[in-house]
This record gives sequence, C-alpha cells and structure tokens, in this order.
Amino acid sequence: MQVEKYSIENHNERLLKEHQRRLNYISATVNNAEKIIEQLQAFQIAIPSWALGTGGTRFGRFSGGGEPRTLEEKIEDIGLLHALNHSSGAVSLHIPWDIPKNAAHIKALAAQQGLRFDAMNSNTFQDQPEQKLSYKFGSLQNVNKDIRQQAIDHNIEVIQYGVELGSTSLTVWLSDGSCFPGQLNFREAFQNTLGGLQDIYKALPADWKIFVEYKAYEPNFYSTTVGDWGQSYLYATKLGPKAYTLVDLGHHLPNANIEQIVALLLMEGKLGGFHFNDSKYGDDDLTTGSIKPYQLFLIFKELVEGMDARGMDHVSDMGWMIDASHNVKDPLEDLLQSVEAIMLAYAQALLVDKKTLKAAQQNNDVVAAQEILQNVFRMDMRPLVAEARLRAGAVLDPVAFFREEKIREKLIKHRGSKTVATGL
Ligand SMILES: [Mn+2]
Repeated sequence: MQVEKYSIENHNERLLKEHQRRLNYISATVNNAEKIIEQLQAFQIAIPSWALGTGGTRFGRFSGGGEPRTLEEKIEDIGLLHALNHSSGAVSLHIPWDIPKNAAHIKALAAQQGLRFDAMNSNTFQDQPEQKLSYKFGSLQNVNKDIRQQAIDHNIEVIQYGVELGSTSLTVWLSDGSCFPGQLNFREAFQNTLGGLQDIYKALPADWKIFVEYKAYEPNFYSTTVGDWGQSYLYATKLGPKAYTLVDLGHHLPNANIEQIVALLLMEGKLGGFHFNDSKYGDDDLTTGSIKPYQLFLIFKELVEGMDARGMDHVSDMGWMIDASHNVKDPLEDLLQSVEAIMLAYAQALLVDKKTLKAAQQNNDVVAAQEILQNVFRMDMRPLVAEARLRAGAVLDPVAFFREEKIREKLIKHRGSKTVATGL
C-alpha cells in the first residue's frame, strides 16, 4: 500500500506549530541537538518478516485481519513502516517461512521502497513438512550425524538465499538443549554444535558475518546448548573473526545485567547483532520500551560508548533488529511503537556527557553519576526523533497517521479479514 505524499504533508502541516515549539525548547536545552538529529536520521532498524502478522502463543492465535499473505506483501508492509518513520529501512528474512522464490524480483521490490536485506535467519527449531529427519532432539547438537548434516545444509541454503538478496549476515538461533538431567552429554552437545557451526562458517562469503544468538531456556527447560553470552562468546571465539555474539533482550535469566554484558562483548569486539523487545517475566516478546525503558536506555548508553571506543559505525557495524510479536495489538502499530522507543533510547544515549560521567566515576561520586544518567533519561527527546522523521520526508506522529489514514482498514479491504501471515 502506497502512502500519498499529500497525506503526509497534510498531517505534518497540522502538527507543525506544536512540534516546532517543543523542538525549540529541547534544541535550546541540549547543546548537540543538530548532531543528534543527523545521527537519528541515519539510524535504521531491521523489521523481521515474521513480525507483520499477529503473533500467537501456544494457546492460540487471533488474526487481526489484513495480514500480509505473501513475501511481497510483507515487503510492502515494511515499506509502509519505513515511509512513516524512515527508520525501518531493512528487512530480516526467516527461512523457510519466507523463501524468496524470485530473489531478483524481491530485491528490486525492496529497493523500490528504500529497503535493504539485513541478517538472514535460519530455522532448525521446527520440523518442516518436506523434511527427512526430525529436530525433536536438537539440530546441530544431535547425536545423529545425518540430522546434524541436515541442519548444516539448511544454514548453507539460507546463506545462498541471502547472497541473492544482498544480505551479509546469518543469525543462528538454536533451540538445542535438554529437558531432563542425564538426557545430554554437555561436552558432546557443545562439540557437535561447534563442529556444525564450523561447517556453516566455512560456507560464509568473505564479507559475511555469522551471529550466534543465545537464550537461557525454552523450549528446553533443563539445559540450552547456547544458553548464555559466555557460551555464545566461546563459540564465536572458536569460530573466528567473522563470528559474533548476538544479544536478544528477552533471552536472559530474570534481572540479568544486560548493559554489562553488552559493554564487555563490545570491549572484546564480539558483539555483532542485537534483537529488541521487552519482557516482564521471560522471553515475552513485548513491545520494546513498554516495560523497562530505563534499562533500554542504559543498554543503549553502553552500546554507544562501546561502539565509539572501537570506532564502530552505529549504523552499519551492528545488526539491529526488532524481535517481538504479539497477540493483542495491530502488528504495524506495535512495530511503530518499538521503533520509536529504540530511537528515543538511542537519542538519550547520544546525549550522555561522557566526560562529566567519567569525572564522576573517577571521583567515586556515585550520586553525580546517577544524576547524569537520570537527567538524560528524563529529558523528552521525542521532538528530536520527530524532527529526524520530518526532515526525511516521513510523518511527525506515525501511530496517529496510521489511524487517521485508516491503514489497517484499507489493508483488510484489500487482503481480507481472514489472512494469516506465516510465522509463529
Ligand atoms: Mn531473537
């Protein structure tokens, strides 16, 4: 669905005066507003192809209607998000849910909407209808060599699809692990997994990266073979320079200090990818910033500081992706909210005065250090994020625009009310 330029202009025109008033205030309050706006304009977050339909739980799935029926329609939906916020300029594909049957066509369609292809995602956590062997007892860790080989071959196939689309990275998340003590020999499971990852690593083109994503538990509840950042780091280090750890915000045990994990991985040059979501209890996949916005800011502060310390490019040297999906919201509105929360946390992180913070730390001035971070966190950065959108030709208030223009109603009219997108 195309968004008409005049609708965007009408919307912005109506909100412009109030926006300008708020922008003037924040621009006069912070001393690097212009620089932050430029950095916000450049920052892009990939949208996963499975987040465009209403997510389900193991108890059920309630489609909201107008969901994309094909990969083409998914690209259209991401193009629509990008037209509204100009910060969703990348697609992260999942194979086999979204196999590009005609890669050149899909690539051109994405390019038309200003989208590129970010990390590719493989899937060895489900059995597919045509599949010969089962992943019931794991994929790369499996005691059966043929099952391990099937998982390796699948990942290599995913790389090949990615090459056709212009992607340059592969994210591997394994559900491998065990549900009961004694089920698995931990060392053998690790060695098998490492061997498989090494074979996949060998198939990476020269300019590609592989991201090893970890998760503490679920679907396995006793052990997970890539269960935490230490294990992921171990695989990434043994694999070589093209291998990195990927942090998913929902994949830790409760109360883990994710900002510290991020800081140390960046220090070691081993953080390559990042998945955004939020959670209250476990891997809840809630809208980013909906539960713990302060934690999101603290993580971003470490991301910015750690990337700057290594001279990394904020835009291109990390795979940024939303990894969330829900039951009760319009998935497109939800993604707009997530992107907004990420941009706000990024803007706040850019605002932290590193010199003053460093001085407070050197003086053991705990109160001053806390004040510096909390003052930044309590600053309203929304006008700067909106200004970045405005300058890029996007809309001042994406969620409001989505509703004013009755975009979901139009999608339902076009696609029907009973459509269900592929995914979980
Ligand atoms: Mn993830």
